[in-house]
Amino acid sequence: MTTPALLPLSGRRLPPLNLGASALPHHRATLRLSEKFILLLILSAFITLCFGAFFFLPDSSKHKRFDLGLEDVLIPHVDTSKGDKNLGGFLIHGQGHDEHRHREEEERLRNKIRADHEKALEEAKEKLKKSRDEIQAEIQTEKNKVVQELKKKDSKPLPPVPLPNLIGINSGEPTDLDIREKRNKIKEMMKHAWDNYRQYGWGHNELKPIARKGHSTNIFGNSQLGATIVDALDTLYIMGLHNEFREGQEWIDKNLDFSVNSEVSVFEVNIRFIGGLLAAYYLSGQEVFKIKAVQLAGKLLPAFNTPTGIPWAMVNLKSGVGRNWGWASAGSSILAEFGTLHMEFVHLSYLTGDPVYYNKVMHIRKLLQKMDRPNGLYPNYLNPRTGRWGQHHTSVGGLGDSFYEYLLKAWLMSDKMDTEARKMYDDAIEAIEKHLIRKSNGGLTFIGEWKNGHLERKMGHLTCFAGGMFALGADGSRDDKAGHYLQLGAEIAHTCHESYDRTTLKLGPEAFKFDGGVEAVAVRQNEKYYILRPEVIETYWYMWRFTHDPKYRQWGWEAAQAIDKYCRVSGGFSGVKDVYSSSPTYDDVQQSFFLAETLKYLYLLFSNDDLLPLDNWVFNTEAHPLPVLHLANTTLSGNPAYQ
Ligand code: DMJ
Repeated sequence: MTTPALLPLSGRRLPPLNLGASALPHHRATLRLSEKFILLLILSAFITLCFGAFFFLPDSSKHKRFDLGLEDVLIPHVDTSKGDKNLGGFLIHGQGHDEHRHREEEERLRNKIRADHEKALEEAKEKLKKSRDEIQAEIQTEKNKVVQELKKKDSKPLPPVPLPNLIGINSGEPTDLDIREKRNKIKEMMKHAWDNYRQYGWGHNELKPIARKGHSTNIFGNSQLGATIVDALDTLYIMGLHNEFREGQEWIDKNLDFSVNSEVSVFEVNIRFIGGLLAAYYLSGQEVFKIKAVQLAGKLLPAFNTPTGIPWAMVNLKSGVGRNWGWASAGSSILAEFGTLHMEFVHLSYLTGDPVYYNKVMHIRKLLQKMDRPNGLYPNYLNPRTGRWGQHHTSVGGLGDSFYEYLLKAWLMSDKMDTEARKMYDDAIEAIEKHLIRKSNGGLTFIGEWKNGHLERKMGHLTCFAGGMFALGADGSRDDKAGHYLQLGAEIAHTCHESYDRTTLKLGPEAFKFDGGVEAVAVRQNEKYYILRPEVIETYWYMWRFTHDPKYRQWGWEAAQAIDKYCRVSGGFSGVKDVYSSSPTYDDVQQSFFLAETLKYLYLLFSNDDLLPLDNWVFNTEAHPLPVLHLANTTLSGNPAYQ
């Protein structure tokens, strides 16, 4: 009997394969070959070893092993001295017959081992005869098969669930002529933004409206995932731009593929892509959106593989390797990022019947609940390795904002059943009011930032969303302080309007101060830009819905006109670098959130309240509407898959 020359004995390295004339020239190629060979050769080595052991061990031990094997496999423990017994289908003979039978069994097994071994050797020899190209082709075919299998698995129809009550997805036409005209103007702006993206940036994440070509930022890695298409879908839908919606759907169906070697922001991909796809699914009922959302969510899950379960900020969609931004307090995860997954992940579990998504976000919540909070405030940074807070910075703007928003919205989205989330929201807001909210000398209410025991009297454009959040959370607030929170929302809306009104372009700066005689004005040059952000208009809209005070429509219209006048270019809409300059320069980016949020909130502001009523829909932080889930509790028992 010949043994293969390549037995991988005791961890020794395998010598390179010698394939004669067709021997692989490169070490790399040799390694690739080993994918298949090593398996085969290990198999044949293993068989040889068993075979050898069987023959060369001393007789007694051989028999002992064999007897044990037979007893274990075939014969229940019986007392064979008492003659023949028929037990459980096996005929057990007396002692003399036993020996004969064992010998026969031995012979049969020997033959089988010999035959298996020879077969394995034959197969290995066959392989060795093949050329490098043939072997590579075989490996490729195997790989393709696996990919196909995975794809088939991915596109399996998902289990049906009862769709929530989807109210008010097509209405909202105002009777007032002036309001209708304004609404039509917003729709025209959307068409301008979409058509130019369609023409110059199609399939890219965003558009450069002046250079007239595609654009992307590092939040989407190096991928071309059509962020604008996914982000814009639901706005197109509610505006009745159905041809455009269908174009987007077709692109997604044919081109949106998440198996790309690209490192993306978990938060951004969640709020824009998963949120956008889920909203498009609920509005249109088209399965493709749900399937893509679930596929993408599967790609984000490896980000949660950290020692604490607090996800990394970024994940490579192909390898699943995650990491954090270097600048974030020694590699911490960011509150507004890991705290802004809840809504989408609960919906994913609801739609798929798979609790994995729900469990991930509930784990984050439980972990946060256990932690001490300095002054009751949540710091913006949390180390996912140690589970400890990073720098003690707290903000209702960038890095913190949507964490608070999602606590409130988790409660609303659960049909107000998730009281744990509501309590966390109430506690957090009380601490924020106590430590961060102040009135300026000129009487403007602002929300500052807490930095290592010191209040910075500066407010970001991003923070302006909080006016809408306070109004949305007024109903159901602790100690029945609804009036107080509605008033707080109105004050923030007023302050943010002032930040717009005190500029030359009537567009708000990125950040503004309340210090040393300065009120709601940006001081540093790098805080004077406006990049088509939605937060101020978002607050106007919520305030309009809750108060119907016409000033909110008036303020919204001012902003829409300013955007149309100063940000519109023939190739779309661009951000501007200085809102205090009468001849602003452009940043040449049409952000995807301009179509997802800014134009949607404007359109809703000039629509009747029966379009996406707030009793039935909750908007994610990228303005993608998700329906309220009327569940008995937060364990998603509405889904039959859970029952
Ligand atoms: C959006 O992507 C979301 O609103 C996010 O929560 C914060 N920033 C942008 C828009 O400014």
